[in-house]
Parts: sequence; C-alpha cells; structure tokens
Amino acid sequence: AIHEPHSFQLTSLSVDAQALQNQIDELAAFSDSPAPSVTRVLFTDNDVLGRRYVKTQMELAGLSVREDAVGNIFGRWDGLEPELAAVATGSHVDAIPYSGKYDGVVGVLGAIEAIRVLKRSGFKPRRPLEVISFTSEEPTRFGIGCLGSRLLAGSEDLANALKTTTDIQNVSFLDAARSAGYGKNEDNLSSVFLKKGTYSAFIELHIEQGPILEDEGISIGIVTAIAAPASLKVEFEGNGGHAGAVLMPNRNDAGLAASELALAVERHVLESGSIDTVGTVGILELHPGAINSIPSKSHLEIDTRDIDEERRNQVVEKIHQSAIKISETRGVKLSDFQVINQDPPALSDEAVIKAVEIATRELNLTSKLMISRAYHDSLFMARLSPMGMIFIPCYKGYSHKPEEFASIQDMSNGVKVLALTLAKLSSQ
Ligand code: HGY
Ligand code: MN
Ligand code: MN
Ligand code: MN
Repeated sequence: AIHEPHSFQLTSLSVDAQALQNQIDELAAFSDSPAPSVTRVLFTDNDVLGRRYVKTQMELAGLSVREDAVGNIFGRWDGLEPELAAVATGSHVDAIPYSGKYDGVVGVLGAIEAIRVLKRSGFKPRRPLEVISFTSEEPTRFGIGCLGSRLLAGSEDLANALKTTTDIQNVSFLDAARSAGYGKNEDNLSSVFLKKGTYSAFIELHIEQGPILEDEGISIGIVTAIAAPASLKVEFEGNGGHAGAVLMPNRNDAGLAASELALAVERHVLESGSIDTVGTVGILELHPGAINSIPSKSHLEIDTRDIDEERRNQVVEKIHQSAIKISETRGVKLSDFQVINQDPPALSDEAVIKAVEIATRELNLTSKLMISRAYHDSLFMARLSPMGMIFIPCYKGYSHKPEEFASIQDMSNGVKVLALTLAKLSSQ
C-alpha cells in the first residue's frame, strides 16, 4: 500500500541542522569576495565550484543528478510510481556581489536535507521528488533575473535574446556557459524548456528577506503571491568636456540627466498611492568617470516592482516619459531605453498553500499568509505547475548584504515543513 502521510510518524522528522549549517558555511567559502560576504556570479570559477558542491550533496543524499544546457541542476528520487509527474522543490545558489550566504542556498541545501529527513524516516514517495538548483536566479551577469527558471518555463524571447547577449566583458552567454562545461552542442536553448505537467507541484523554501516574521515572532511564512518585477536599462549621452573650461550654460551633462531620472523614479513610485510600489536604481555608471571630466555618457539600471501589475506598468511608463523629458530639457541624447523584463505577479496554488498550512499545524509551528516582495524562481515555475513558497525568518529582514542570517532553529523548522509538505504532495 502507498504510505499515506497521515500514517507518517511526525516524530521521525529529524533534521540534521548542524550538518546543514556546516554545508551552508562550506558553500559560502566559494566566493569572489571576503567572508562574511558572498559573491558567486553565474559561470565564474566559484560558481562552478558551488555547482559541484551542490551536485555532491545531491549524490550523497542518494539523488540521481542531471544538468540541462544552461546548468539547471536536477536531483531526482524516483517514487514507487516513477512515471507519475514529480513534485519539485528548489532554489538558487548564485549570489550577487557582497551578499549573504542564506539567500537561495537555504532552499537548495535545505531541500536536499528535507530529502534526507524523509529517507531517514523510512518514507517512500509515490511520485518522484526532484530538487532543482536553478541557474542564475540573480540578474548579475546577463542582466536578467531567473534566467534558468524562465527558460524551463519556456521563454522563447529569452532563448533568442541569449544568442546575442554578452556580459560586461563582452563574453557571450553561450561562451560563458561553455567555459563552465554547459551548452556544448546547443545553439538554441529551447532544449531547456520543460513540458507543462512535468511537475505536479513546485515548492520553494526561502528566507523571507523582510522583517515581518521576526517582528511578529512567527516561525513560518506561507506565500500567497509573488510581486511583479520589472527592470529597465537607460543610457544618456552628452558632449562631455573639461570640468574647468566648459561653462555651465554650455553643458549637457549626461551624469546629471541620470541623477535627475533616478530621483524621478523615486517620485513616480511614491506617487503611486500604494506602499507596495517600490523602485531602485542599483546601478548608475558615469563615463569616463574622472573627477574633472563632464560625464559624456551615463548608464542606469532601474528595478521597480509592485504586487499590482497595472500600477507597476504605470510607473514604468512614467519613467519612460521622464527620461524623454529630461533628455529634451538637458539637451542630452536618450541613447538607450530598454525594458529588460516586465513580468506579471504569480499566485500560489490553493492546494499547495493548504498542504503547507496543514504541515505547519501538525508540526505545532506558527505561520502567516504573506506576499513575497522579492522575486524567486517560483515566479516562473508557477507557469509550469501549481506553486507554493515557505518562508523562514531572517535577522532584521536583512538580505543581499553580508549581515544576512537565519538561525539553525528557523532553518530546521523550514526543512521540516518542506519535508512534510513534500510527503503530502508526493503521496497524492
Ligand atoms: O531581487 C530579488 O528579488 C531576488 O532576490 N533576486
Ligand atoms: Mn506499505
Ligand atoms: Mn536574491
Ligand atoms: Mn533568492
């Protein structure tokens, strides 16, 4: 008979939390920046070392490992009925410059530990279970977030764009992939696309990256929706010139144009009428970047999000209008205005939310329904299958900075909820 989770001994859910912490610390050592920060950018040597570390952990947990053309890594535990659609879980291990060691990692190494928890308890899944470590969730190297999960979800636009995309050193995506051992004989990436129905459910464990759970003393966040992200690339060009010799009336300063647009982003976001609208100018580069040379070129990258897609789109439109107006009033050229991505929000699946709620109750853990303001690979996996996310608290909500921290107790709670949820979803 199939092992129904209700006959499943909760007491047997034992997490080796210290081993998990040790793995997180070992993985954090593969970094291009000094501890306690982590920098692990797509297809760099440290990313390749991190990938190898994850594959080793998957193999040690008895998972069979495969990788696709862009380096999405899949660890599979065949169930009693291996031909059924698998239940998948996972996250990412790439890290933006000078960030922390828990973002994404908890959902990959924690998912592998959840598999170990189930194996230790004698559980046998009906459906296969699959742990995924997604390629390049962060937008760092090729300017687009969730690169691996977007392709799995079938993004033709991205598969085409990656044929010509290059990084800041002018290295093409395919050359970078090949340098890391991927994409050898692929030149069209649609081989990465997964068929709908590949998974019966996808669930991601992640730190909250916000302060709510810690502030309210709640152990588990159950995500109901993921906010809609958009990112823009803008460039202005002016005549530049000598900082001493060119008088103010004769200038068309590309740096001031960028600065004015950055403040316009803040204004348009604050005017939206909702606290849920956010906007950030995380990259602002001036060329030639000398104190005594009037910037002749400026490059900014803008990240704006909202839980309401229409409101977010209005902000994007206003930013575009402001960029045009600033170029006219300052006599600079708006040499580039690109919307890199403008994604809809994703809703979690009711049945998956229910499964997580029941798991938290059976484990006597407090929980709270909440939205995710950060985006995740789940945003795109929701296009392939019913999706859900499990949040654990993190210190003061800190993330994308070295002070990021999650306690062993909170990680252990998250792994137990994930393990029990996987047990339920893979028995259906
Ligand atoms: O930016 C994000 O929301 C994600 O952490 N990459
Ligand atoms: Mn049996
Ligand atoms: Mn992140
Ligand atoms: Mn993340």
